[in-house]
Amino acid sequence: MLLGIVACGAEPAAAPAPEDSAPAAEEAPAELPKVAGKRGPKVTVDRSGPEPVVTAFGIQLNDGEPPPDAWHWHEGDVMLGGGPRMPMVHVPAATFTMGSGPFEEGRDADEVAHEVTLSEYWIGATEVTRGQWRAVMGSDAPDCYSACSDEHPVTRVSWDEAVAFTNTLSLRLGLRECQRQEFGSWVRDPGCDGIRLVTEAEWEHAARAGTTTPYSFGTRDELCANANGSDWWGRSCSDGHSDLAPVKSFPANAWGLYEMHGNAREWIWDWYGSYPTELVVDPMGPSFGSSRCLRGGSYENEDRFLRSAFRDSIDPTVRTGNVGFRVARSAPAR
Ligand SMILES: [Ca+2]
Ligand SMILES: [Ca+2]
Repeated sequence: MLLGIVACGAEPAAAPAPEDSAPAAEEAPAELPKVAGKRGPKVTVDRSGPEPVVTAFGIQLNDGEPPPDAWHWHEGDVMLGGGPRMPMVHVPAATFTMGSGPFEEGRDADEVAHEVTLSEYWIGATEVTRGQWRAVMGSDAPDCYSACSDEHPVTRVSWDEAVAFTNTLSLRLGLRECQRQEFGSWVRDPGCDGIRLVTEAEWEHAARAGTTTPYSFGTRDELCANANGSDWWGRSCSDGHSDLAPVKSFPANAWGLYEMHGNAREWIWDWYGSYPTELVVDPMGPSFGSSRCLRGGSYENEDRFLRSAFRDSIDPTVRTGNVGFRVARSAPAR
């Protein structure tokens, strides 16, 4: 039986998510969606002169703007063809303390505080939405139970399907696929310039947005106004959403990131494993494992599971209604 939260090395959640209690067989992986279309047009912007010179399909454009239906990277906004934009936030290189202090309320033993140095990167401002999924994959997002607008996060996708989304988006943008299978295992080229999943360290650094408090907005006292968690467990107030909320329903953190705490849990690139105790640089997690990390908690989880430091993980083949993902890209792409 799968539990709502399989805390990395910790006790399961007190409140298992109803749908997570279903046997994994009900969530059996199906064939990955076929990718409609081919490699997207390569659009380049030369900013060396007084005016930007935009080239698409090998043709210089005169209006200084890429064609509206092109797939391209534009100052951090990923333009999804004729569909929606996917705004991303630039995070400068930094060293931060990952994990929680010994006195943080609700912490688990696997949140060992250690220093992490990260190169600059981009991260999706929101969870990937159903509308963005359709634009990239050329097929509808998986069914959801109730709220299902294009602005809701896509859920019920396996880890492999989340990887497929990022690789497909890379190809449409004319970039390299960052994640590939090698002898049956997924590997990632650290120097790849394409779209990819977020690493665990990148996720926590972005979620903290410079803070060291349990949540980027402070403590659990402010949780109901700032995140979509469970309305029944751990708190005595309602945040207004008993199910998934559309992205940007709650205030962004100081760096412009939405719903890092709550709403959909988010697939992470890393296999789950114990943290190092010494400083690490651009960690990507263990080379092997049995479960992929999830971060941020969901609308079904009580407050402590929404903390910046909380570590969660499940089998990567599982599809469940409270798990989505967001994307990342290594800088210095601008
Ligand atoms: Ca809620
Ligand atoms: Ca989230």
